[in-house]
Amino acid sequence: MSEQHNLTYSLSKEELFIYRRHGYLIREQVFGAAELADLTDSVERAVAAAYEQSTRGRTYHLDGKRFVDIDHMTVQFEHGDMSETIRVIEPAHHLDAVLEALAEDPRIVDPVRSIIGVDAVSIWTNKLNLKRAGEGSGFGWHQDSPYWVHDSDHVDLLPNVYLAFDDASAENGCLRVIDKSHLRGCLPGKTDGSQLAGFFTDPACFDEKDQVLLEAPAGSLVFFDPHSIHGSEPNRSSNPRRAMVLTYQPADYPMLKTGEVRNIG
Ligand SMILES: O=C(O)CCC(=O)C(=O)O
Repeated sequence: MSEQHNLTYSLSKEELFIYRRHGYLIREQVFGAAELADLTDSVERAVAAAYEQSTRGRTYHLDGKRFVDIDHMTVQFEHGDMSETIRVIEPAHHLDAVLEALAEDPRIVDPVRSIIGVDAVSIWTNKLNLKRAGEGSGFGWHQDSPYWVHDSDHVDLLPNVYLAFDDASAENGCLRVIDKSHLRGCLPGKTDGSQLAGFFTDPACFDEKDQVLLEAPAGSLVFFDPHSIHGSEPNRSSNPRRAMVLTYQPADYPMLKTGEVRNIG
């Protein structure tokens, strides 16, 4: 391990090799119990703020699912009839000071610098994916790149960092990735006639047998490539599966939804 690696949280050569080969990498228990307690309090404050703001947002439905746009933020609700449970908030870092600080945390940002191969990065987007106990819905298999390619000319340079706020298991719907799928670039979407079809990867393009379950204790980080096919099952357990997915890009580029430039540091 180099002196540089001891001083920072950059990925080692071996870690970078694994990330590039497989399209993902796990670092377990990077955040400790006391930090996770602060972070989950912050997540719940952010959810309460987003819920309050959603009452004055613009509501629309896609494939029967409820979305609300409030300025540059989108809130998605759970799919059950009239559910008032928030499923996803994007972006979310601005909703609470602890999440603002998290977006700048070197344990998240230094590895991203190694992956992109630059010293300076900026925020592309981030999401709170909440998956509440017993009702949190799954995410169909998809790549992020086909969704982002319309708004970014450097879609290869948008690595994701998934932070698990709770222990993530098969039962509560942990993140899953299709091993090495990132090597194939942007793949075609489904064509089943639904409004969101194009966001989900055509099942003929991959084999579910290649999926890897990213079961990991709370506080772990999963770094994954914008071209990696990923998704997750519903939360069928009595434990929450809350997570934040933070996505970065080289410095000086605007954020996905707000158009604001948010350089780190
Ligand atoms: O949180 C998950 O399980 C999946 C997240 C995801 O697919 C996404 O945010 O694009």
